Amino acid sequence: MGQIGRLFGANAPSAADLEVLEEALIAADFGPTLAQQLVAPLHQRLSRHDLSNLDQVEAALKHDILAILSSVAPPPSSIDRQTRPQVFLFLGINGSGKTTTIGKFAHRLTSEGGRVVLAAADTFRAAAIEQLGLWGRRVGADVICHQAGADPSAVVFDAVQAARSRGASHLLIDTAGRLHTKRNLMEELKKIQRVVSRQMPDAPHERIMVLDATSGLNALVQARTFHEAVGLTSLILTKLDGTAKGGVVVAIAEQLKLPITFVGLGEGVDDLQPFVPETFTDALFVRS
Ligand SMILES: Nc1nc2c(ncn2[C@@H]2O[C@H](COP(=O)(O)OP(=O)(O)O)[C@@H](O)[C@H]2O)c(=O)[nH]1
Ligand SMILES: [Mg+2]
Repeated sequence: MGQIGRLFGANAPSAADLEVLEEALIAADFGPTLAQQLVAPLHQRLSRHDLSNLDQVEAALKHDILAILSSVAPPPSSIDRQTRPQVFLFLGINGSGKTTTIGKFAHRLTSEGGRVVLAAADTFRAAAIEQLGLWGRRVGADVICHQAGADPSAVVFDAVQAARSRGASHLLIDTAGRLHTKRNLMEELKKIQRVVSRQMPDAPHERIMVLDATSGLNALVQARTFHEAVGLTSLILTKLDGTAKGGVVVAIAEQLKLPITFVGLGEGVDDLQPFVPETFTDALFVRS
């Protein structure tokens, strides 16, 4: 988006310029539908001779993008935050950044004085369990784990017990994300949910989908699959440091109408930032 200045030059935009703009939006992962939706009002203004410079184009785009992003800003939570522990289930395909995001999220909570328990319910590989263990030690959170290959629901059962008996403020559950066994995965995730809610009827309080922003519109497809199976409550987008194609964030907000709560901006412990629609929109248009 930072290049739209170069797209138009100093001249008043023409209809052909707006078509180039639409292509640029598609290239930035806004998706064809949303790109068209954003450019249509500009064509109308052009035909009314109400569009004479780049600043007006940029202001109109910013306004419409911000409106989409603001409409899914996190609502005032209906969760009774007094309930301990708050149980958060993290979902997403392999490599999307679940375990790293849990580590960073746990760091935020422990820094604020929270007592955090992590559940290693991705039992598919020993390395996945070790990775969560490492984060737990790094950020000062307890980790409940079983051997590789164990039943994830059994890990979660123990983790809920542990979180309650230790008076934890938060239980963060890491899950597997092997999509090639999609049906089994969804059944496994539903079972985890049942195990949690049998012990705590209102839990899991949040079902958070972790999406890799560099995977473009595939992220949208993934989110839909998980949303249908488990009913997501919010989204976290990772690896925004690794892409210039922030449009997918707008496309996801527009399509799924789910709040985006945080964004991942790196692999470090402090690289999880609250999602602020205004900041994000401004960042989209920083001239490059
Ligand atoms: N640059 C960058 N890398 C990330 C971010 N989040 C996760 N990663 C990296 O992405 C890879 C996969 O992350 P991981 O947490 O293991 O994904 P999981 O399979 O969903 O648990 C790891 O190399 C992480 O360090 C992020 O926000 N930015
Ligand atoms: Mg993992």
